[in-house]
Amino acid sequence: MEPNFQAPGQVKAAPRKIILDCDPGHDDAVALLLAHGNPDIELLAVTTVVGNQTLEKVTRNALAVGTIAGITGVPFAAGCPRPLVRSIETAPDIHGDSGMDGPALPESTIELDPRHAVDLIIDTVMAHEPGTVTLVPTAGLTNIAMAARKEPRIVERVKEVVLMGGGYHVGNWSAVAEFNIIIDPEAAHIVFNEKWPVVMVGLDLTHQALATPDVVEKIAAIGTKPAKFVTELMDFFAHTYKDAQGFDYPPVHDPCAVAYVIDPSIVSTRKVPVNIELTGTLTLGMTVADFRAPAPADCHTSVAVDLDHARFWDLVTDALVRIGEPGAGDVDNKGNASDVDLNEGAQLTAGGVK
Ligand code: PIR
Ligand code: CA
Repeated sequence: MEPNFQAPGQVKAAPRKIILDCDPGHDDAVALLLAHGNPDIELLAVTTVVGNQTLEKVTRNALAVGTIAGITGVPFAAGCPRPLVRSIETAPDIHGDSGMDGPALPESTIELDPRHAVDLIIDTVMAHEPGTVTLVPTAGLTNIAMAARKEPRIVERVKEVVLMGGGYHVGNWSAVAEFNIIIDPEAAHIVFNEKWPVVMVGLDLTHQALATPDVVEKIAAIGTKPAKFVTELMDFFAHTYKDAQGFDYPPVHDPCAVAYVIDPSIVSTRKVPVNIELTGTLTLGMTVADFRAPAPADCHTSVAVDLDHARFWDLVTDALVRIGEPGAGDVDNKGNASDVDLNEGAQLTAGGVK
């Protein structure tokens, strides 16, 4: 079966070019797998930043996920080892001591790019046509803020910034602040106040992306190593999310931002001004969204509101099916090879795995 089959005469839109800036992280790992396995995404670079764990640990995790997914030809670079102003805060209660506890991690076969992530981001954006590169940060915004300060021309050149972070009605690290924003609120302030389009895929949205038992079963049924890796990640994440935050099922935040880039119709958004609280005594790191109508004409920020749960998880399972068993056959991980092996019980259909 040819997953990229198209009827003759059908014109396929060019894949959307993204840079994934992450701190793996269970959900970052799923975001990376989705970006790699989805044919409408062209992954230009993967960059890491301190967040869920130290820079060293999250970088190791990113390389391990890249190895499991069979990613080749995509540069991976490590970025900032601490936030701009604040001291380091990590999330071991959620992600474990390694930052990605649960599955056994392979030795990486990917070599780290020698450039600093900030330079890789700048080089990549400047090397592509204006308006073609989307930044997808799924961690603290330190690297992105540094890149905007070091090379201000990227701000006009980037297509948009689709970030996982914040929440207009809910927090997870304080009553009103989300982890990715509060760990480096000054960086978030820079990113939200530059005039590039910013789509905030916050907790309001990502708390709808629950890895429910039916979803985990479908992923398990794919039967490949990357799919098993995801079920092991979800298993650990489910336990910590239950213990630390009282969730029945874990919300898988970061792939929501990637899903929005793939198909914005999966995530509804509203255009509203958003700014970052830097001086509140109770509200540090809050993403203050102004829902008063009408939004100002120059409003360049929007917030994600509603998720199509079924179509979101179809994208994730579809990406895992396309990734297949890396190393087995010459699958190029965009499903372009002729020998993508579908396991019994998992069939690729237009809507994902059935
Ligand atoms: C998830 C994260 C941090 C803390 C908690 N409680 C849960 C990480 C995820 O990787 C995601 O990017 C974001 N930060 C959600 O807050
Ligand atoms: Ca993350």
